Amino acid sequence: MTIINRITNGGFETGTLAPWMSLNASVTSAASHTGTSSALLSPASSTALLYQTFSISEGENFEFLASLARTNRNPSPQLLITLTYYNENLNPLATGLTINIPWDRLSAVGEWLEVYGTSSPAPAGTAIGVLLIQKLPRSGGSSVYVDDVALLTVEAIGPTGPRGATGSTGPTGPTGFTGPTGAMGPTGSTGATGETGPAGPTGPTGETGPPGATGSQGPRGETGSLGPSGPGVTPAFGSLYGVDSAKIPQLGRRIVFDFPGPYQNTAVIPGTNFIRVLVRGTYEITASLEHINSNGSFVRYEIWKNDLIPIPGSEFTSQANGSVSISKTIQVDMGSSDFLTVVPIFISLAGTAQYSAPTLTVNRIG
Ligand SMILES: [Ca+2]
Repeated sequence: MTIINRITNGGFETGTLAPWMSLNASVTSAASHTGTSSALLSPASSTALLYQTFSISEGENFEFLASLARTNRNPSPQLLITLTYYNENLNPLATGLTINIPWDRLSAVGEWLEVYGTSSPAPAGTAIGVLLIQKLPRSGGSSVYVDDVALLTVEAIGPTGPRGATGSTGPTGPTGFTGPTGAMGPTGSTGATGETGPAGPTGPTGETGPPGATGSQGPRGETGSLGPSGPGVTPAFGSLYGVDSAKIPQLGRRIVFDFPGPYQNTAVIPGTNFIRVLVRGTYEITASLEHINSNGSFVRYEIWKNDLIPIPGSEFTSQANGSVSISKTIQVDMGSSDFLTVVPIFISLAGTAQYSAPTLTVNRIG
């Protein structure tokens, strides 16, 4: 039995990284776990990694060893170490080992953390192993030194037999992993001017320009339709009249009329002795009659609304002996079915009173 280390240049003592593949890694002699050199994963703010590819056989398992140290007093970054098994076509088969070292777990500056791990066995079909040591980016962390990386396995060997004939050349192995992207090269010289491209899309509409000159007057348009009615008053009027023959006034009873005059928007019916308005509004009302007194009699009349409501200021009185014409004109607000009558409200006890030719007119004014 013999112990085999699958990692080549694990101590970085060749002064180069080869055969390690890398990103943001370099060989340094600033620190070492053994010998004079180690690998530096830097800067802290970027991902940095080392990986190495090697042939292995199914059933093998490994003991992993590495030494790590931080480069300054800043907390150490998170580190991930993985061993992955691939078949001969570079398809991954299994992860053999994962070691996670969290943020700020490395020892003081100058002290090395020795990391150990034991892998699971390589599954059937395994032909290639890849060991990856990765530093995750974090501003404010330290960079990391790596040294003495080893992946040990035990191989049983018998006594050495006679040297066999040289075999035929084997088939070309699979293409290796793509290496990390190299640094950007210098800018090349400016090329010749290309052909003019197609016209671009139409730009946004510009601002409205100044108004043009006034054009000539167009032809006269057709007459428009009739507009709505203005705010005038809807006509409403009516009148009642009595004949010349004398009648005797009755206290509290309506003056009696005999025939109607013209009317519109009112109800004028002589037998009722009232005028009913049909349109709400303000009306001018005039009552008059011819009065005949004898022996000192006198009568006071009043215009009433709806047989109940004396209209203030509507009284008119006859007090002279003989025949006299008396009247009253008032203005009053009326509802849409209010009606008007003329009523004697006082008759003296002395003498005799009569009336003839009474009139009652209403006229809407507002
Ligand atoms: Ca070393």
